[in-house]
Amino acid sequence: MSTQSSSPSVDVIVIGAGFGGLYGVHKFANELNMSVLAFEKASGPAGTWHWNRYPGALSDTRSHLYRYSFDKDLLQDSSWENTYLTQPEILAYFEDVVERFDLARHYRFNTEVTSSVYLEDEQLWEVTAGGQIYRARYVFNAVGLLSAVNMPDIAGLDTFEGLVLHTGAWPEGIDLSGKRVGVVGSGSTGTQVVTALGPVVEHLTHFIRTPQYSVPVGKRPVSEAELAEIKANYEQIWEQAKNSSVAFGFEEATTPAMSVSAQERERVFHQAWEEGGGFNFMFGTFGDIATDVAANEAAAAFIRGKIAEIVTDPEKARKLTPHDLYARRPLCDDGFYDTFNRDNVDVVALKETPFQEITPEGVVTADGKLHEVDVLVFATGFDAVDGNYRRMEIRGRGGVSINEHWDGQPSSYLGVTTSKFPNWFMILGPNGPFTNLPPSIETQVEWIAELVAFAEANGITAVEPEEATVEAWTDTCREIAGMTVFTKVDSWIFGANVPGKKPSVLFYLGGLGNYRSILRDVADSGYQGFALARAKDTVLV
Ligand code: FAD
Ligand code: NA7
Repeated sequence: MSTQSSSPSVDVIVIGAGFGGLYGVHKFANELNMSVLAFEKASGPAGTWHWNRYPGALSDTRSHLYRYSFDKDLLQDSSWENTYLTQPEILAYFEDVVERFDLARHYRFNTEVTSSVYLEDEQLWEVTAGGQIYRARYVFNAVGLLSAVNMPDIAGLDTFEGLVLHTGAWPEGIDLSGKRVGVVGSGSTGTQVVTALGPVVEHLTHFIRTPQYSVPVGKRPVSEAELAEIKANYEQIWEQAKNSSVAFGFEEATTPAMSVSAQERERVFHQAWEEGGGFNFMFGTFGDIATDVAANEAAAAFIRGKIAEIVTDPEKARKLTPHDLYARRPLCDDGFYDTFNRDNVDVVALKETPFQEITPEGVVTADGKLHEVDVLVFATGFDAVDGNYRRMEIRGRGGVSINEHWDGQPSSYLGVTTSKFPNWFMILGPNGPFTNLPPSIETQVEWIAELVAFAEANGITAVEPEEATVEAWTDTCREIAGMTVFTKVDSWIFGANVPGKKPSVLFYLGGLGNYRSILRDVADSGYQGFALARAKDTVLV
C-alpha cells in the first residue's frame, strides 16, 4: 500500500545555514546530485556568525583554520588581515561561500523547522517548516551546538525599562556608546563584549558569577609573506590539524608539567602567554594540564599571577580571580583584564552579592545596592549541543520523541546518528568531537555523505545505529571524559549551565585524529554496528 501525499518531496532536507548546513547542501546537491531543500530560521547564512553580532565577537581559532578546507580554490582565494577573524569577516566569508557554490537556491531563510516525524511504513520523514509540511528520505540537522540561547530567569527582569540584549541574538545596528551597561556572564562571550564595550560606554558593570581563567588571544596583523607561506603549505597545515587532538594548528604537548623544574614551567607558560590562544595555553604547554590536578593548578596559578599583575585595583583583581580548576573551554581575550583598569568599568561578584531583583532602573544586588543601567547584556551562553533538538518535535520509529529517547543523557553514535531515528543525521550532535570545529564539522559532513552514497548505491533505504552501538559510544565518551579534570567543574561542556538540565557527557574528548580513524574504520567495515534496511514494499519516492 502506498500513501499519497501532496506535500513537496525531496531526497534530503537540511536544517541550518552555518558551517555544517552549507557544506551539507553543497555535498548533497552539488556532489551527490540529490534534490535538497534547506531551512534556516535566520534571515541569511553564517549560523553562529549571523546571530552573534555583539561588539568584540571574534573567533578564537586562528584565521587560517577557521574556515573550510574542502576546496583548494576557496582556500587560495581567501584572505585575512589578522591572526583572528572578527564576526563581520566571518559573515562575509560565508556570503562568498554561498555565492561560489550556488547554495542560496536551495534555502528558505526566515523559516523555522518545528517538527520532524518519521513515517515508518513509508520510510520517509515528514518535516514541518514555516507551517508547511515537506517530505524527505533523509534529514540532515546542522542546527548548531552553541545556538539555542540560555536566558536566565531573574526576578523582575520583565519590569526593566531599558534595553535587554542576549549576545547570541544580537540585533543589527545597536550602538551602546555613551550608555550605562550591565553585562551578565563572564565566559568567552562575556569577556569579549566587556573588552569591546569598556572604552565606548559611559559606565560598565560586569556581573560575574564564576570568574574564569583567560589568557591573551594574540590578535595581530598577518603580513603578506605570512599569508603566502600559509597558502603554500596549506595541505600540510590541514593534515597536521586533522590528525591532532584539538585541531587548533599547534602540536599538542606531551611533557608532563611536573616533570620539569618550576623555572622551566614558568618559561613555557610565559611563552604561551606571549604567543596567545586559549587552547594553545591548555594543550600546547604541557601534556597533562587537562588531566592532572597538580599540572592544572600550576597553569591556574600562573594565570592568577598575571591577573594580579595586570589589574591595579586589588578589590577588582580579587573579584576577577578564579580559584577553582582550570577546566572549562579555555578562554582567551584581547585585553579583558586591562579593561578593569578603566574608572568606568566595575565588577560585581555575584557569589558575594547575588541578584536580588531587577527593577525598572537596573539591578539590585543582595547588599541592597541598585546598579543603575540603561542596557542589560546577557552573555549567559547556550543550552549547548542537544538544546536545539529538544526545542523541536522530533519523532522517530514507534513515535518515540527525541526528548524521551534522550531522557537525561543525550546519546548518539559518533555524534552524527542515533538509534530509532533512521536516515536522520546530526552535525555535532551529542558526543561529537571537542575541537576547533570547522574540521570536525567537515569530517562529519563528508562521512555522512559517504554513508548516504553507500546506501543509495546499495538499495538501502533506512540506516540507523543499533542500540548497543550507541550505548558503547556513550560509555567510551564517558570513560574518556572521566580521565579529565573537565568533569570536576560545572560548565556547558556537560550541560551543567542550564537550570534544570541534567548534566551528562556531551563530547568525545578523544581528539579529532582518533575520531577520524574511528570513522574510517566504521566505513571500511561496511558500517558495522548499523542496521541497514532494504526497501519495503510500501516505499514512495
Ligand atoms: P551554527 O553555526 O550554530 O548554525 C546552526 C544554524 O541552524 C543557525 O543559523 C540556526 O538559526 C539554525 N537552526 C537551528 N534550529 C533551527 C530550526 N529549528 N529551524 C531552522 N533553522 C534552525 N568554534 C570554533 O571552533 N572556534 C571558534 O573560534 C568559535 N568561536 C565561537 C564564538 C561564538 C560567539 C560562538 C557562539 C560559537 C563559537 N564557536 C567557535 C562554535 C561555533 O558554533 C562553531 O564553530 C560553528 O560555527 C558551528 O557551525 P554549525 O553549522 O554546526 O552551527
Ligand atoms: P558560557 O561559557 O556558558 O558563559 C556563560 C556565562 O554566563 C558564565 O559566566 C555563567 O556563569 C554566566 N551565567 C549564566 N547564567 C547566569 C545567571 N543566571 N546569573 C549570572 N550569571 C550567569 O557562554 P559563552 O557564550 O560565554 O560561551 C559559550 C561558548 O560559545 C564558548 O565556549 C565559545 O565556544 C563560544 P557560571 O560560570 O555558570 O557561574
